[in-house]
Amino acid sequence: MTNRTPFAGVALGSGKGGRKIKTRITELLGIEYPILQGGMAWVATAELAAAVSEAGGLGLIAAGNAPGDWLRAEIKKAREITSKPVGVNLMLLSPHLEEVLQVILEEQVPVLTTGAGNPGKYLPTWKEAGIKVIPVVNSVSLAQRLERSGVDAVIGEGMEAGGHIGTETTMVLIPQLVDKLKIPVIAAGGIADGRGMAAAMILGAEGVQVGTRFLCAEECQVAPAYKEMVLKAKDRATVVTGSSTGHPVRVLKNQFAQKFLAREADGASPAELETLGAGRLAAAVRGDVKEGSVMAGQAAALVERIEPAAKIIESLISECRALLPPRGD
Ligand code: TUI
Repeated sequence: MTNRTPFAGVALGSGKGGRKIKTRITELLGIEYPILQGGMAWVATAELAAAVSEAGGLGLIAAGNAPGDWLRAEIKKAREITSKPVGVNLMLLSPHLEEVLQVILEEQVPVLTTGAGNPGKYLPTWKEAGIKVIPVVNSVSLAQRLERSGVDAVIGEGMEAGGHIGTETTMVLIPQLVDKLKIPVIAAGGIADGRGMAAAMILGAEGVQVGTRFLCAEECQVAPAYKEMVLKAKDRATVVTGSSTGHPVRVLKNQFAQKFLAREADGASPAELETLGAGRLAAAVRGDVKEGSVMAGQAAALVERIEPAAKIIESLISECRALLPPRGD
């Protein structure tokens, strides 16, 4: 048990503060609401990221496996849609990482989140450039190492999340991170509405990262069939593929996932499985939801409609505010 005051880092605006929820994350990033959009490879393009930032959260363009030129064009596109800050999410396994990093420096991207690895060796360069760095972690030990290396905050991602995941749940990971770190913690994995957001804040998080619900934002450019599959998802709609390869990935169950799991159960080699999985996320984003890898979190079961990103943020904030207890101070 912690002896910290629960919910200590959250100030609810009232009167002049309006509907604001002020934390170290809103201050760090200069945003209105402590909501970050998940860095979903192939899914989080300029249109979605700009819409989230414009609505008062922090939108991020996911660099995924894309080359530097693609990222530069997306950054420019986002800047035409909004004058608010838009970040970039780096997938650290990307084959184009070096050129993507060059673009980030040249374009003076203000905030980076990272996934699928340890960004430690890049931190000195990023800090030198004045970039705010918020890595996704799924363990306490990595978070502690990164805090010592000077990151600004961490995103603790539970295994309820979509895509590449760790083993711990959000409910258990977040309070441990909050107890062990001095920097602010953002909660991710399983958060799709104001109830989840309020729960995360009560666990001590000072912000949330939301992926799956933004996948169903109007501004998100994935094929309608992908969004439909998220909307139809109920409990137990996701499975975790790739556990045997060291890269477990949560996806919506479909023909491809079943085939992949069957090959894994038969003892297929990591090399065979890698070939089987190659290009499948891009295929799903283009609309092949039978043979593609339809990455989504367990919270897909909580997503009920396609609506503008601004509407999603508005309902998260109003539901969350109604649930958070009065501060009493
Ligand atoms: O990165 C994600 N989610 C992703 S990345 C992705 S693309 C991909 N596709 C197939 C295989 C691998 C990647 C799809 N979804 N979320 C954040 C996240 N980061 N989850 C897990 C991690 C992570 C894993 C290991 C963070 C750090 C880490 O460090 C290992 C080390 O070196 O200590």
